[in-house]
Amino acid sequence: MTADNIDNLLHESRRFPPSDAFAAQAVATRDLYTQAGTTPAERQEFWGVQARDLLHWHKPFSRTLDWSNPPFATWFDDGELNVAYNCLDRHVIAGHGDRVALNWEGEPGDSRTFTYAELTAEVKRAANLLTALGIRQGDRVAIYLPLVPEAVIAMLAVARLGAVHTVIFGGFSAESIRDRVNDASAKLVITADGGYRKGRVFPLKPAVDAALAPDADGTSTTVRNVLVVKRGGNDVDWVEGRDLWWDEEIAQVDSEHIAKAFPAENPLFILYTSGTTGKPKGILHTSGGYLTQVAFTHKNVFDLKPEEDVYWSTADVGWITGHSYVVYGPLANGATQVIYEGTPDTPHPGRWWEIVQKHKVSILYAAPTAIRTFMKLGRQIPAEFDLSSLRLLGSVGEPINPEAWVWYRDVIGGGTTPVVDTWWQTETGAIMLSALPGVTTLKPGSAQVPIPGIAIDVVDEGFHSTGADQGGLLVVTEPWPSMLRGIWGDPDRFVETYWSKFGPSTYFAGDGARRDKDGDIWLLGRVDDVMNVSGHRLSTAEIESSLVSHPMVAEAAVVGASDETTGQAVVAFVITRASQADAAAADDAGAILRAHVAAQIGAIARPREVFIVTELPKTRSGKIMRRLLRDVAEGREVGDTTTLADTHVMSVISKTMR
Ligand code: 6R9
Repeated sequence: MTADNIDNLLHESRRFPPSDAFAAQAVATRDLYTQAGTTPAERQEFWGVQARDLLHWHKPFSRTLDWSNPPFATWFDDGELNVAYNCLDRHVIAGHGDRVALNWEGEPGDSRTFTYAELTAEVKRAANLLTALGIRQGDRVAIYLPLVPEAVIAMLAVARLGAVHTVIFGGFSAESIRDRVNDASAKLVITADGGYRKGRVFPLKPAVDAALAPDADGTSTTVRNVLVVKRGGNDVDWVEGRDLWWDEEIAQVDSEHIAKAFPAENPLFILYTSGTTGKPKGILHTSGGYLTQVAFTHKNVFDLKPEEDVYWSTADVGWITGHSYVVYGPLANGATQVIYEGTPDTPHPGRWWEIVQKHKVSILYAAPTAIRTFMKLGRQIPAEFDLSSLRLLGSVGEPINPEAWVWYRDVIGGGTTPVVDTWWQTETGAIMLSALPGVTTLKPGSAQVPIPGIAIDVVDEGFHSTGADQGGLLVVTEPWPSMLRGIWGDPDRFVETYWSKFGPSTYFAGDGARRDKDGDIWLLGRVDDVMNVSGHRLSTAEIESSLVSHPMVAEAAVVGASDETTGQAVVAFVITRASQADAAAADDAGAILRAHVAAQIGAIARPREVFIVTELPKTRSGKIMRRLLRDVAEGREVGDTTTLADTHVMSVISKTMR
């Protein structure tokens, strides 16, 4: 975020109190804050009440939190439940089997609908199939699928068996799949032949084939089978004995399956996310606490009435939002939801609004980058559709600037809907900061307040709470039910990354924040080398190491430069090797390197620009000063260069850019 943005935020004075009509029907009331209390003991008790109210426990728990060995927490640890049973069977048993669970829209215009009874039957079949393939409690299953119903079915089937899924976003490359499959020692990969994107079929299986091919030294991955969903209809290579078609196999198994109970702390999933080093972190989430907080927040933040609402989160299941607010939260609450396979502008720029109109979506949860894109296209596009079913809007992924917030409410929400800006992370598992619609007076641009039961502070480097309007670091000061339980296979990195800056009981989120005089929190962006591009986290180090892996590159520095649409964009500064000077001189060096990063990591990591430079700005201790490169990338006057080893470097770089 730039200094200008922060300045604008400081002067944002618009306020939107809840309307009487909305408040009168709201699920969440001010009482929730009272019930959550003010002490750690009261908050733990509150979560115990929520866990019992919102979930079905095969075996009730008697303990809430065990925090005797921070930062390693357990919640409800002597209780037992089945996550999939909570999302499926119990709704059918309660008489809601005919309620629609999923309204799926494919990009080319096909659609499928699943009631809770139908989805339950599908997941039972899939669970039987996975069992037949040898999947047992604790085994890891990688899922690399487009947003088709089978993605949701596969996740729930894995959960039903007490196994652990790791969903890999369909835009990631073969190399990224291989790293994740290896790190998690996955036994099975579930993929598709291909999926639809921007009007074309993009193949998925070749990336899986490449990822699973034996190394040069003959080492294979731990994967025994690949289950392939038919979606794109594209030709695929086939490895006999390893590869199986999902539809053929599923037709052969029974649709009866009894869900067994697993301990509350049974691992549910690993989701890889970018950190400050090159290697993605496998964030581990477990069952009971996670499901409690996602169900609680989904119900109260989105004001969910499961009998009436049609809820749509536009996130892909490859991200945490897709886990918590497409699969687990909404299904645990028995919601009816829409899921959409494709891009917002295919085949026309009004596609999202057409879907809202068709399904009478009442709650929409989207990312600021999408809102800003729609803003640029103009209000005449949504104006062509009937959006009057919308009654609540949500935002997630990055700070939403006040102008986008107000546009979202006015143009999409008809000037009346509350907009809830929800701050949370892959690591937090569920929403941590958000207004409660019907209770909170909304402030555009601020994520506002901790949800009931959550303790958050903004502190300075010395761990003192900052004063009103002072910038600081966002910390969570007490454990919470959906907190990450670790980094897969790397407890030291877990402690070091999140729990060492302010001691082992304080979670350091990596975000800068400011609290205003009303106590509302404003997020100011990452304080580490993690970028946020269209709401997706990317690590500067990961992209730099991809760049230097190209023979043309000697050294690379990557920064996140602010971008009107995507929030931040990847901008790379590259020094080429002397021996490759000719190649570097070629006009297409930038294009080659952009393509190289896209092939290695995935298209989302492709730099917006690659600048070939002769030097990089470094401190005397050899640290690249990204702050200065960001100034250049954003076209600003270059800031303080006095700590540079060579103070002329920046004028040289700036000249190259002009
Ligand atoms: C859910 C999700 C987490 C990072 C987080 C922060 C940024 C997310 C935000 C927000 C300001 C919001 N972030 N929501 N910043 N306001 N409402 O996005 O998880 O992909 O792990 O990203 O995203 O910087 O630290 P994840």
